[in-house]
Amino acid sequence: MQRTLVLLKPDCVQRRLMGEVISRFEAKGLEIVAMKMIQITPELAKQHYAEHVEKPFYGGLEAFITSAPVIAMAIDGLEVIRVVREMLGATSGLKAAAGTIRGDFSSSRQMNLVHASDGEEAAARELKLYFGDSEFCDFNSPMTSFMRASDE
Ligand code: FUP
Repeated sequence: MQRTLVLLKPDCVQRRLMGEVISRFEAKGLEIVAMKMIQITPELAKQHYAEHVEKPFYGGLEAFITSAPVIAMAIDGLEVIRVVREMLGATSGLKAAAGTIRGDFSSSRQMNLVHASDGEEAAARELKLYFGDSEFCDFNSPMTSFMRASDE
């Protein structure tokens, strides 16, 4: 099992697409184990996007990500880091394949609706930025036995 950090960005919240996006993760059989709405501060934005802070597009990215509330979620599942990234599609909504979240709902590189960790190291680092250990709700869903075999 893996755990990943997913953010529904300001465009997703403002466009009332939260339910649509969360539905896709639920329908896939992934487990949402933590979720909250927060306003990202410039300080948190710089930590979250540490690898991009020096890049020319960072100013616009920070202005966007701090412009309105976001939903932060922790999602569990088998190979969930890769699975969620594939569900999102390519970074730009203009390049993302139809059938992916960005491909279906975004026509922008910056306003691409959802962030998800891109590897195990990033997931561990990003989960710590948004959640304390006590905020994860590990629960057993009876549905799981109809979502995957016990030896998968
Ligand atoms: P991703 O891993 O798909 O979220 O994308 P990146 O880490 O490459 O980029 C982080 C965010 O910066 C993306 F959500 C989009 C934004 N971005 C721009 O706004 N302009 C650029 O030129 C590149 C990325």
